[in-house]
Amino acid sequence: MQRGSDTDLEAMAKAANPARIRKAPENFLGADEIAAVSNGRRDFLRGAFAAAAALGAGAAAAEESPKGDEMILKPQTWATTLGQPVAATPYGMPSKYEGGLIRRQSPGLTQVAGASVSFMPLQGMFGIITPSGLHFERHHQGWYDIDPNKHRFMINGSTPEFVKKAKVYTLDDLMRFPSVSRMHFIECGANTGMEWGNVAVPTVQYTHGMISCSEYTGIPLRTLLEDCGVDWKKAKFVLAEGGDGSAMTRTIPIELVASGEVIVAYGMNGEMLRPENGYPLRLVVPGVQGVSWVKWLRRIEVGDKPYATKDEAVHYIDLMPDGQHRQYTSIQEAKSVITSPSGGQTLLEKGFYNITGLAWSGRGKIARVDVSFDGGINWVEAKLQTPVLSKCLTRFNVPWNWDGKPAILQSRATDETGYVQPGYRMLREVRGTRSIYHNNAIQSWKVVESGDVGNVQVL
Ligand SMILES: Nc1nc2c(c(=O)[nH]1)N[C@H]1C(S)=C(S)[C@@H](COP(=O)(O)O)O[C@H]1N2
Ligand SMILES: [Mo]
Repeated sequence: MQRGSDTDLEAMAKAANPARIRKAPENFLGADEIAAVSNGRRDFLRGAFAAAAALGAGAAAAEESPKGDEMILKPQTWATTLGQPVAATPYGMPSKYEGGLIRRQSPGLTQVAGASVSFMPLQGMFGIITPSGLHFERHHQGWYDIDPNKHRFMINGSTPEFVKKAKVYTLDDLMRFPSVSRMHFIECGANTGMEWGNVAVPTVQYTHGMISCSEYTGIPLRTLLEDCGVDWKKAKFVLAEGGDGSAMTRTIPIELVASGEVIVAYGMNGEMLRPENGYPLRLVVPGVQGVSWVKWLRRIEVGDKPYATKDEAVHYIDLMPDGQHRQYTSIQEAKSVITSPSGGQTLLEKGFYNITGLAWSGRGKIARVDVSFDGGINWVEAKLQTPVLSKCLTRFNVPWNWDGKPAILQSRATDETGYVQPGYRMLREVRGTRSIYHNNAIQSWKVVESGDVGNVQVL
């Protein structure tokens, strides 16, 4: 049998019932449409959605091939020819058909040289682990691929009384210590920040994409402080300092370090960290906002006072309704979001859908997730997928039968401390509207009769 050309394959695909062909993992708007949304021109968005829906409906109504589905009846190229040899790509890459599942930058955010953000595509992902190539990025001054042989890590006291012996470690020194591997989420404090101002960014990638979850490998910082003879009675805080030009420095309370949870990590998902994520060394501070997970980590200083650095006195503070700024709000409170169906996607027909999403808490494990289909009037308990780990993403699922009528989908997380994720009204009562950081409100996705899903706020 002859090897089928691409055109043949396309023709066959068209002959089959398109409703049964898996859609690309995302259904994104083009950059100019997103820009229009961030400019507040919501009508344009509605128009674009309507056009896409009309196309979708037309395709779904196409006739089925009278001969049946050739994709099952006829042996395909991959069954009749030789495949690619082993190690054709020594470092494996995703299928070319998955090219839509990528990190994206928001056209609505300012991009100054390397100082920017890329968002993780939650809408197309499964389980809880973020493939390293899709990990979100936030750099204050771009990223570096630092030669590990030239990287040094130092521990010292703010004055000599805090550590007996200040030390400088090479990466080889560090990798001789016993290591731990743990799964945790990292969330930028500014994740979902645009929603404070009710800027309805179109997709979950932009509302919630400054989060990722990996298995990290490294040495508990506690072990290294002990190696330097830390005085646990005098030590109250440590300062973590990055090696990049952004002079990223953050204060971390000693209790988090003493608990053994804070890791000086070199590994991520079974291999060395990616350069974008801090290669060769980063701090892992489970439950705490991303900014404290200092990348290209070069120094830890032990002291007894918070340091009030630029990244904790001027940035990463929360403006409260009474005009005061809240400082050192580091823990990421319980939060969840439905990742599918979510903004920008289209339900092609009525019937069964598996509603799926992610929940997390900086204070421990997720205890339960409730889902509403009617904007928060009625709730059903979702099924949590194992493993359910502390300070880690948890996947939830709930079955739903869409009757073709408008619906508002929401998820609400409760963590093991009993804390319940708030709605916008509750959150704004305490926090006002002028914050940038720490928005953990319930996210609402509105499904309209055409099947289009959009971002709305329910108060
Ligand atoms: N040295 C250094 N560390 C840093 C940053 C940085 O710019 N420089 N950005 C911080 C911020 S604000 C966040 S949210 C996380 C992002 O980590 P990621 O890029 O691996 O997702 O790294 C933090 N650590
Ligand atoms: Mo961040």
